[in-house]
Amino acid sequence: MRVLLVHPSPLLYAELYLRLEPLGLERVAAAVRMAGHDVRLLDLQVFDHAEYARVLNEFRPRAVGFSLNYLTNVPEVIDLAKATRARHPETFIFVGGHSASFVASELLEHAAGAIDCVVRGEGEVIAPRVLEAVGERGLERLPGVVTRDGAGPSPTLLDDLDRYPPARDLGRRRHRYFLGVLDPCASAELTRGCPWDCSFCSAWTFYGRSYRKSSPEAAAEDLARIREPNVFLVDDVAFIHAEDGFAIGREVERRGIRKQYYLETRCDVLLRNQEVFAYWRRLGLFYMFLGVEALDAEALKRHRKRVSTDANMEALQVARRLGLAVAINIIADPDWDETRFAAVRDWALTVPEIVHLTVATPYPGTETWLTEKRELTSHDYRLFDVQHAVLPTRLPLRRFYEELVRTQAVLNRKHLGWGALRRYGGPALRALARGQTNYLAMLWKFSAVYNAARQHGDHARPVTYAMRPRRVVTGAPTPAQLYIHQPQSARRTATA
Ligand code: B12
Ligand code: SF4
Repeated sequence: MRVLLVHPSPLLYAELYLRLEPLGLERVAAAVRMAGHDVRLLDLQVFDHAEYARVLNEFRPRAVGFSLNYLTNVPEVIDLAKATRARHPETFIFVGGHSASFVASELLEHAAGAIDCVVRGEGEVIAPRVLEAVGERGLERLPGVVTRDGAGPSPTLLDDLDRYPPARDLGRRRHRYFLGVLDPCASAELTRGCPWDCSFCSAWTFYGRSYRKSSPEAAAEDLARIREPNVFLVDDVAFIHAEDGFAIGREVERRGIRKQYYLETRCDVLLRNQEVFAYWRRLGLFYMFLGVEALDAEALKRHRKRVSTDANMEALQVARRLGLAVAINIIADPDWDETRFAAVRDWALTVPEIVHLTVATPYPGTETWLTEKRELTSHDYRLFDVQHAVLPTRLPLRRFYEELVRTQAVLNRKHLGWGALRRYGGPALRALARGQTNYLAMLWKFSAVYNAARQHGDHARPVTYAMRPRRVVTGAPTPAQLYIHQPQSARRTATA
């Protein structure tokens, strides 16, 4: 069967700092191809809608699968599904991905018959089974599958991460993928899942707090296959278990693989497993993201971060000692006033790290979606991108954005524009010498992207597809309300 897999467009906010390959879709593509299908992959982050129409006409797929990891892409995917159904009524249309899993039935409602099914959870195992069942009745009996006639049993976890190495060969224009000065940059996954349970995050609810790892051989083989000199390791929390990081690292070293890496981890994991990070520094670890999230104990507790402010600050020192470029994130609450923004600005200017600011957002899949008592001020999917306020702001909304953008501008002065060139002039020139201009192009884009008037104006856009209103729970949410993949009692926990 001819199958076209499609990743939607990027958000401008994400595009400023990075643009990354659709790794999840490449894994699904690998599984579908292994099942004997003729697969093409189209990434609308680097192609336009005209190319989508062209591929549809030329390739004539029997099935089109959309990846929907982000709520902001919901309207685009619904509209593409409707346009596809109108022009090619025989085409089977399915949707999967992180956010699609949490809002499956409302997607089907919005699509009004243009989407045949939504696939919840990991796609590798179930996508080939869905394709096998195209044209048959009772799709909704398959695990994780939701149709307008009902929902199947809970999705099943992939038992072996090694089985479907990403089909990177199906992607085109790979030179457009980059992460800051790591230009061009590929993505790879060494482990999957997170055993913690931060209240603002949906990584743990998606994977049922499970944690799985690739074998050292398969992980190194995958890295060896990557042509780009830089790699984003997409693991939710890198090197939770030091021995796994060492085992993969030793295989990477044995095979003489030399790349520059970016990864994300928790501050307490860095403190506990310093040696494995130091080892990967020698293997090429260049850039690290640390989930700091808040500067005060009360907010850390509210986010259920299970880490102290002291540990966070100590971790920053460790990262500095390792000689890594470090980015951190702070969550701004819509309740912040000018004083709180000023305090973050003051602090951020005293540290060398790149400090990002996101806005606290209860999105479907997070615990706060179920428990946050404040009313949502918008049900526009496009505003659920952690750059807009969807809860009531203490400051007038326009003032809130002015403070947010002002703070981001101060923080960005350190690592965009000339400041960045002073710091990363060498790598930037090397990228340029390879014909790569993604990084240089982003350095002066800040005010086109972050702009209080524009962010405020986004709230006035007409809403075609409104998010289904939530029901706030009293007491602790149940597993059925929280999880996509139900937790296994036998899972390996990091905190044990
Ligand atoms: C890389 C990444 C990004 C990249 C996107 C790259 C890309 N082109 O896809 C960038 C940096 C742009 C990004 C941005 C954001 N991200 Co992000 N991101 C990730 C990250 C670290 C890795 C994604 C990944 O590659 N995973 C590995 C692959 C194998 O998994 P996967 O993509 O989920 O795919 C599987 C399934 O979802 C499913 N599937 C996927 N597509 C399809 C399609 C079909 C047809 C089927 C059947 C199945 C299917 O099968 C795949 C294989 O099992 C995840 C964390 C994580 N580890 O997943 C966070 C994560 C997904 N991001 C998150 C967030 C919050 C954001 C931001 C809102 C915030 C921010 N400041 O970064 C923005 C939103 C941007 C926007 N458009 O609104 C959250 C959840 C988002 C949500 N619930 O909406 C996560 C879980 C991180 C977290 N801990 O909170 N992100
Ligand atoms: S540690 Fe990171 S990935 Fe895990 S639940 Fe917390 S924020 Fe999410």
